[in-house]
Amino acid sequence: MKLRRNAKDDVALPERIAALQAAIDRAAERLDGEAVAFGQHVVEKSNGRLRHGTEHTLVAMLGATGAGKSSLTNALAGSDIATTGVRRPTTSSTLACVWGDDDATDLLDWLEVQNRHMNGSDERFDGLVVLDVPDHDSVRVEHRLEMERIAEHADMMVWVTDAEKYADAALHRYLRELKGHGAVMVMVLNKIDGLSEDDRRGVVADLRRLLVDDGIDDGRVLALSASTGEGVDQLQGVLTEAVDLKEAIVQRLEADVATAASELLAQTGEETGHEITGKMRAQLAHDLAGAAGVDAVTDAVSRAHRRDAAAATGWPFTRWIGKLRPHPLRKLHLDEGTGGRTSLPEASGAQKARAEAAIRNVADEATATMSEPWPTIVRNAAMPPPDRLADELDQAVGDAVRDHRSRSPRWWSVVGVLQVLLAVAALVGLVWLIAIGVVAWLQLPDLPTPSVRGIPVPTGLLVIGAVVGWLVAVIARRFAAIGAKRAARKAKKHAADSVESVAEEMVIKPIEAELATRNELVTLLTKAGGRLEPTS
Ligand SMILES: Nc1nc2c(ncn2[C@@H]2O[C@H](COP(=O)(O)OP(=O)(O)O)[C@@H](O)[C@H]2O)c(=O)[nH]1
Ligand SMILES: [Mg+2]
Repeated sequence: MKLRRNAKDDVALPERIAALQAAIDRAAERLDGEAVAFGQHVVEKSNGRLRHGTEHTLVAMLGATGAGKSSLTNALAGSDIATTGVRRPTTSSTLACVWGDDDATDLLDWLEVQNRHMNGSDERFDGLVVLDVPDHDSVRVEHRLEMERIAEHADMMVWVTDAEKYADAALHRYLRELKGHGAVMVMVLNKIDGLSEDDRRGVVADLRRLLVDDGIDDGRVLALSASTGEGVDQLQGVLTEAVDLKEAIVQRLEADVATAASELLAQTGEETGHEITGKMRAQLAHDLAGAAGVDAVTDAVSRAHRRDAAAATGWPFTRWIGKLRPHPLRKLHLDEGTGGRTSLPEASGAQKARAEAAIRNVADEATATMSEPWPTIVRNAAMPPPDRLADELDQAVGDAVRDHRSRSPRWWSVVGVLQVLLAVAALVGLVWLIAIGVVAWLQLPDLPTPSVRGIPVPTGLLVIGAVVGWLVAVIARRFAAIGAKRAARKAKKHAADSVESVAEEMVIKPIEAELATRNELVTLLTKAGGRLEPTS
C-alpha cells in the first residue's frame, strides 16, 4: 500500500492514526466527550478504510436536489446505466458505479452500498467508484444521514451545484466543516449550458470567494454541463489523476485525522514548560506540617528529652517524682517499639483549611496560563482524599520521630554514676551520724569519729553528698535543656522532611503527571496533524 508521507511533517498516515489513538486514550477521562468520541470514530473509520486497500477510489457526488448529481454520474458512465436498464438511482439510496474488472465487493460491503453498477474496464478510470448519493437538502432525515455517511466515508467529494443554488446556506454549512479537505474536494458548477460566458465567470469567481470564506483555500471549481457534456472532460481529468495517483484516500484520512486532532488540541492549548517553584513547595510543606501537628510532636520530643535526662542525671532522692507523670512520647504513641497511628490530636479546621488552600494554590499556580478543563483536572489530581492525606501525614511524622530518636548522651550515664556515688556518700554519712547518736543515747563509749580539717567525716559525707548531688542535678538540667532544644530541632527537621515527601508524592507528583500528560497530548495531536486555531 502506498502511503504518502506528508512532505512538511514527514509523518506517515498510520503513525498519525496511532498518535491520534494514543491521544484519545489520554484524553478519554479528561477532555470533552464529544471530541473524544469523534476522534475514536475517525480512528476506526480510517483503519476500516485502509483495510480495503487503495486499489479503488471512492468518489461521492454530493449536492442539493436537482443539482445534477445523477445526470453527472450518467455522463461519466456514458449511456451504460440508462441503456442496460439498471434502475435509476432513487434519491433514497446510494448507487455505486464501478469501473474496472474488480467489482470492489469488499469495499462496497464495508460502505454498505447495495446498488451497484459495473461499468466495465476503461483504463483511464479502472479503480474508480462513483457514488450517486441522496440529496443533502432532502426533507427526509434518513436521506440526509445517508448522504452524510457517504460523504464521510468517500475518498473524494464532488459537490455539485448550479447558478441558482451555489450560495445556499445548507451547502456551506457542510463545506465549513470540511476545512482542510480542499485537496480531496471538487466543486462543480453544473448547467452552464444555460449561462453566458460572463455569468459563468461571475458565478465561478463568487463561488471561489465563498469557499475561501468557508475556510477552503485550495478548493477546485469546475464549470460544466452534464446535459451537453461541455467541460465534463475536466472532471474526468481530475478523476483519472485521482485513480492513477491513489492519493485521495490518504489525503482524505489525513484531513480527517487532523480535524479530529485539532478539535482535541483546542482543549489542550499550547505545550508549556511548567515549574512548581521552590516557594510554592515550601509554602505547601509548611502548611501541611501545620496540619500534621509537627509542632506538637517536636514539643513532646523536647519534653521527653528533658524528662529522660532528669531520670538519668537528676537527684536520686527526688527522681521518682518525675516518673509519676506519663512519658510525653508514650502519650503520643511515639515511643520506641511502637508503630502505626500516633495519638496526635486531629488537625484543627483552620489547619485543614490552610493545607487545602496550599494544595489548591500550587495547582492553580501550575495551571495559571491554561484554560479549562486543565485547572480543574490538575486541582482534582492535586487534592488527595482528606482521610488519606491525614493518615499519610500522621504516618510520616510518627515514623520520622520514631526512626530518629536520639540516643541518650554518654554524659548522662557518667553523671548518673556520680549521682549514685554522691547519694551513697550522703547515706553513709547519715547512717553514721544516726549510729553516733544512738551510741551516745545509750551512754556507750563514743565511736571514733575522724574528722578532716575540723569537720567530722560523717557530717561531711552527708552534707557534701546531698548538696553536691543537688548541684549536679541542677547543672545537668541546664545541659539537658540545651540537648532538648537540639533534639526538638532535629525531630522537627526530620518530620518536616517527611511531610515534604508526602507533599511531593501526594500533591506535586500528581500535578506534574497531569501537566506531563497534557504536554504528551499536545505532542501526539500535533503529530496527528492537529493545528491550534489562532485565538482571535
Ligand atoms: N440544463 C441543464 N439541465 C440539467 C443539467 N444537469 C441536470 N439537469 C437537469 O436537472 C434535473 C435534475 O437532475 P438530476 O441529475 O436528477 O439531479 P440530482 O437531483 O442532483 O440527481 C433534471 O431534469 C436534469 O435533466 C445540465 O447540465 N443542464
Ligand atoms: Mg439524483
